[in-house]
Amino acid sequence: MFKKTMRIDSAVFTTSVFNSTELPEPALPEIAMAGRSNVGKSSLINCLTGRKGLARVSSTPGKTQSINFYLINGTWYLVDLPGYGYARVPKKEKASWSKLIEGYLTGRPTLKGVLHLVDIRHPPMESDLVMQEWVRSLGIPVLVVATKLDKISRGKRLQHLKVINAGLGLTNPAIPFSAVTGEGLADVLDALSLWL
Ligand SMILES: Nc1nc2c(ncn2[C@@H]2O[C@H](COP(=O)(O)OP(=O)(O)OP(=O)(O)O)[C@@H](O)[C@H]2O)c(=O)[nH]1
Ligand SMILES: [Mg+2]
Repeated sequence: MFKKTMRIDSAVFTTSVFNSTELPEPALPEIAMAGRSNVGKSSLINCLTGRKGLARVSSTPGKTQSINFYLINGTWYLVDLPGYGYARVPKKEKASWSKLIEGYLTGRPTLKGVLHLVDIRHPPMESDLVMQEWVRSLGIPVLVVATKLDKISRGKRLQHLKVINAGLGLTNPAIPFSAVTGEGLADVLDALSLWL
């Protein structure tokens, strides 16, 4: 069967939202990136769009604290959600994070799916499970992307993926991905085309 691979020809940052009351009216289809702080959400956006400096990447966890919208091909949005699970964030900020994410996830009829990123090197943490179950309970399609694939040896891939699939109770297995080598990128793009 002929499979049409999606192409991203243009990507433009449009807006940053710090408070759920400031979210833009849902208009075009959206796909959101969720995951722990530092897992590689912004890196995946840059890799998908082929634009290295589009989303801010940093080795300091907690870089993206707003919800950032990127208009793709003029027809849909990639949405970078702030990372969770960063221990050194003050309680007050954690609460505002939850409110922001909740406001987004529960008020988006245009949300076609969530890419949920986890680090392939580590078993899922409690916060990952909470996020996975939260998105699922809202009836939003979700796909797990196991990031930083380049950081483990080939021989360990299957074993690590098994731990992630079992830990999160996935029926659709996680897609292994590296923003450094681009491995897995085509699989992520295929998943996006199905959703859009
Ligand atoms: N080796 C390797 N490093 C990666 C990969 N993806 C991300 N990184 C690195 O991991 C760090 C965090 O990446 P970001 O893309 O900023 O992570 P984030 O999830 O957006 O983080 P927050 O905005 O803090 O939530 C950076 O130093 C990246 O260069 C990957 O696939 N392989
Ligand atoms: Mg980020």
